[in-house]
Amino acid sequence: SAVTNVMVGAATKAARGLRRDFGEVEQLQVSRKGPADFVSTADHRTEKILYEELSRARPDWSFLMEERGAVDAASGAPGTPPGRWIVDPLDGTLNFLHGLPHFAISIAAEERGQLTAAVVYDPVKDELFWAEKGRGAYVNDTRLRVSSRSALDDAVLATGIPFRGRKGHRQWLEEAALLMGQVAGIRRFGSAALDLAYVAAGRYDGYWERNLNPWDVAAGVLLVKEAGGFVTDAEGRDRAMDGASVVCGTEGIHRALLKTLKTAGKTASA
Ligand code: 2AM
Ligand code: CA
Ligand code: CA
Ligand code: CA
Repeated sequence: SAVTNVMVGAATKAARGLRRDFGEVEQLQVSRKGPADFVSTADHRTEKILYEELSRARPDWSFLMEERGAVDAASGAPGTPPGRWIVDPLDGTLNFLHGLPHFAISIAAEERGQLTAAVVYDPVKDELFWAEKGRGAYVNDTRLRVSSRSALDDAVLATGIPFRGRKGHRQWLEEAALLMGQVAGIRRFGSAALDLAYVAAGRYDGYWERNLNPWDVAAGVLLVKEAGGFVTDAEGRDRAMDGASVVCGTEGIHRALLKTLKTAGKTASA
């Protein structure tokens, strides 16, 4: 669709700068937003390019961006904007700053309160994951489908560990301890947007994480849904997009994950 083309164009342009910055990370200025919450000139530069490209193409759309927060439509038109861009310019900043080639640009389009299009672009591997509501999910030109595994015992799961300065370490340990005994393997690569894209691609069979934000997960949630996956919050509600908790996978893995997380919750609070 036209909206997807706008997102792909913006991501492709922003990615050029990001690739250049990745080659000289020691030259970037880095500051902290919290105890282990780093932000660099690369995050800000990328967000600026995305803002310029997206607002030029759709002046009446508003934004939710990680670094700039909620931003009104550039046109200043009164009333409810017809759409909103949900943007994480650099998902996986810590990887980026350590020279680990696993990070992405994440953009979601929301129209009338519904996610309608998504782009997650990994500029190092040149993998452009995209989806349109009702039209499926793709990586570059290839249609995506979640894996065919339905049982935990041969599943590979992804997760995210809460950062220093965030609550939830004990809960995560409890959940991981229970799941470790049930699955083939657990991975922790450090980019929520790519974790979700990899579930859509059938590389991971499932994924769970807590305490994220809408810009981390919005695009990935649509990718998983359009690839035939199931994605909810930890209570099984259709609220993954909030980011408070995200649980996803194939139908069977998603169901089994929800069940185990519930058990972990009981053990942890007992
Ligand atoms: P970021 O790199 O855009 O900040 C990894 O588990 C996920 O958590 C990534 O999507 C990452 O996004 C996010 N993240 C990293 N550090 C964080 C922090 N200190 N607080 C909240 N989220 C963080
Ligand atoms: Ca960040
Ligand atoms: Ca992020
Ligand atoms: Ca980010």
